Amino acid sequence: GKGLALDIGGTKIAAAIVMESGVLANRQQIATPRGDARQLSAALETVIAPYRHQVDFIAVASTGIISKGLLTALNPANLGGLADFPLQDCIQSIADLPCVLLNDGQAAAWAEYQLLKEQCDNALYVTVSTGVGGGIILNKKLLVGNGGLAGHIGHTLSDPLGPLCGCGRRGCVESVASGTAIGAATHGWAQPLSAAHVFTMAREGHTPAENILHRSATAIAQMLADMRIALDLEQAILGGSVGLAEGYLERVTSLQTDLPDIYRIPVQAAYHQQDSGLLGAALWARAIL
Ligand code: ADP
Ligand code: BMX
Repeated sequence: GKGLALDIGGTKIAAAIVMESGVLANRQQIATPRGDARQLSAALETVIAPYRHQVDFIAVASTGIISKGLLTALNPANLGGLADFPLQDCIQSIADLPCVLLNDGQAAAWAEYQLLKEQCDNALYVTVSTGVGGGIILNKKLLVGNGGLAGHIGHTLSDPLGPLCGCGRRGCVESVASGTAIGAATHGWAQPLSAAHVFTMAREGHTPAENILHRSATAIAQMLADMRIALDLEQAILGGSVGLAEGYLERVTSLQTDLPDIYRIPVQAAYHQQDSGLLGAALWARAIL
């Protein structure tokens, strides 16, 4: 039958019907509320209600540690301070349908790997978005982990003297490279900018904007090198609005040329662009249900 796929990120919530063929229909998107659990419940109600009588199951890709039906933020700041949320119960109280949950980076990794499975056994998906998330495929299998933590590569170390990350650790890749970090790096400026605006300024040759993107891409390139050497990964896939922004992938690949050959993992842009999470969640749910 048809499913409803949801992708809950720190910035936006996307929804679409996933046909049996895997094609998405009726895609909608709203902003993620930055507030308490009641606001997130209300936003989910708004998104799910129009679809509830058209589908047989719900598949969810969500930011946060997803385990036992609960969303636990590793970095609560990405959800406006919200640390815990009963995601499965909330969704099933809106639409009483079978519901399968997965972390957003893990879900996107699973969708992107379907196109690579003939070529490689071990791959990493990275989203550079509100935070920095990921999903690891090892020996053709998606790593979820017993607690749902697997693939949280945004919280590996980039700079021990870097910014304090919302997770409580200092200098995580996310605190240096994410869209939030790119915006935060301009907070001392006369005119603070969004990440998209920093990209525009860098394209116009503005050196401070250029430096912020260079720092972000360096953190990602170094993290990819660490992951390759730790797990013998064969392919990396880049997604998220920052990861997919014009010029970002090229920055990362150009920084890889400074590294010894063995550390250079091939990187490509997410084939499904902004839909990897929706498609991966749906695939995962169909396999389980
Ligand atoms: P989510 O985190 O909800 O999955 P996105 O992948 O859209 O959402 O990532 C949101 C982050 O990307 C925000 O920090 C935002 O400022 C930044 N962003 C959005 N659009 C662009 C763009 N065109 N270029 C660069 N950064 C962008
Ligand atoms: C954070 C963490 C991850 C998530 C990643 C990307 C929270 C709320 N989220 O590291 O679980 O996969 O961000 O999420 O702690 P996005 O919101 O940027 O898509």
